[in-house]
Amino acid sequence: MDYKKTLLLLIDVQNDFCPGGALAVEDGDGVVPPLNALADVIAAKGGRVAATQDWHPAGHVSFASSYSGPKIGDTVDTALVKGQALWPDHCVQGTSGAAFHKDLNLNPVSMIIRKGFRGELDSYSAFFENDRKTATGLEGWIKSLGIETVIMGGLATDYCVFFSAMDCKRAGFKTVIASDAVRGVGFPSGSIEVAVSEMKSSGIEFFTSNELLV
Ligand code: VGL
Ligand code: ZN
Repeated sequence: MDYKKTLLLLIDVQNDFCPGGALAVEDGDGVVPPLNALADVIAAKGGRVAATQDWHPAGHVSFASSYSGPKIGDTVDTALVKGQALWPDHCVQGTSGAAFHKDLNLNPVSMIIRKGFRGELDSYSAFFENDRKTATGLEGWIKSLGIETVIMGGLATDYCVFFSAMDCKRAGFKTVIASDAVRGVGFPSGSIEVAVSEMKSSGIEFFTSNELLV
């Protein structure tokens, strides 16, 4: 395949989303081998590779510990976001939980987008923060490079991958999920299946990394 106008986007492949982490996704580190294989090939063929990094300050608006009543799994209306879900403290700036998985091949990554870095605003999507208005800058960067197709994988299928893929498709890019290179949270129950069917019905395509590597 000609990957010159392709971006591979690695979503939140961070320790806190992997087994042993604060917000561990089942088999989260299973995304690393297929993403490493894709990154090497896409970079070698002239495509671009970028990574997102969930990057929250202590006391972040998405942490249940920042509230006295609401608990993990509840949703709250904040000044900027209606229905913000609450999580355990995770991906705190500068901690080992926020670091990329040690086996993730970062050599081909030429751009790292940090998101959720403001205390009062969370960001699931690599394109827009959870107020759905504040841009991260990713869209402008890839448009300036002439990117037409975005292949993505990482964590988590039902949150950051889902919101990133939906925004990507809406922005006009051909959007592909590397289906063996995503894992989901699965909360609330059924959220992974709902996210996958919504992505498919929006025209987002699913291919395995092996299919993408031919
Ligand atoms: C994520 C929940 C909270 C994700 C990030 O990367 O999917 N999920 N922060
Ligand atoms: Zn987060």
